[in-house]
Amino acid sequence: MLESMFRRRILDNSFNRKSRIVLAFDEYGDKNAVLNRLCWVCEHLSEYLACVKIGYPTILSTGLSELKSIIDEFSSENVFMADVKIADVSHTNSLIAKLLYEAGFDAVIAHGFIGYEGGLEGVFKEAKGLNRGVVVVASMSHAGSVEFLDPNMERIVQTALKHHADGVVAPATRAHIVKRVREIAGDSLLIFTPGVGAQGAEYGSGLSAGADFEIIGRSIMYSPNPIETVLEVKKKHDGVLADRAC
Ligand code: BMP
Repeated sequence: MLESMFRRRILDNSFNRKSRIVLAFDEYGDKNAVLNRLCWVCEHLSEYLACVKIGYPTILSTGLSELKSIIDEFSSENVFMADVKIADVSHTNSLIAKLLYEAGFDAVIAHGFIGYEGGLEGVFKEAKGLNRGVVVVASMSHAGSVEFLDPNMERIVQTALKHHADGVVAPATRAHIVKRVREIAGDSLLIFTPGVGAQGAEYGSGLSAGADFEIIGRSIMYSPNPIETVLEVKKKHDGVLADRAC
């Protein structure tokens, strides 16, 4: 199986920038203010980031075509992931993924609970055709994830493996889940862990549990000094990675 362009690009960026941070960009409201803020991130913060994950609040505020112009401007240096957690039937999923890939996103996030046949299928087919990435949500960082998602987490990870997803989302807020995902997936899947910072888990807790990346949003974006905060996070990450190497 060929490594997807997304996997290669995010790992290159991570290595070159010594960063395990995926910035969650969820700014919303006035279109121009949001686009300006994204430009600021690309110009001033991205040298410390492995990837920029852009979510619904931003996409709904700016529209895809305006966002595309920013992605086009900064895509040679940056990796962009679209977080709309695709969870529909295959045909619709395929259209959503196609629009996002055409807007320049390197990868999309899809929900794993919908299953493959007639569901995730459309996302994977679109990704394969365009050599882009797919990241599957296996478990989530909020408490309610234990109700329905967590009992099926292992099967979702198996599905992600079987269909050659690039990675999975698992919660930094519940380290045992991340550890279990790593046991099942080995190095075949990248593990992205949200929940650090604003949601309460400590910086480095996802990496300590075996993840490749931590998804971090508000604690960086709402910091009075985002660059200082990013440097603080990187320092924590360096410590964890040094311990992991021992
Ligand atoms: P913050 O650090 O501001 O809590 O941002 C976390 C980001 O990760 C948000 O974009 C959120 O939508 C996303 N996310 C999450 O918090 N938990 C999950 O289980 C999956 C996510 O994608």
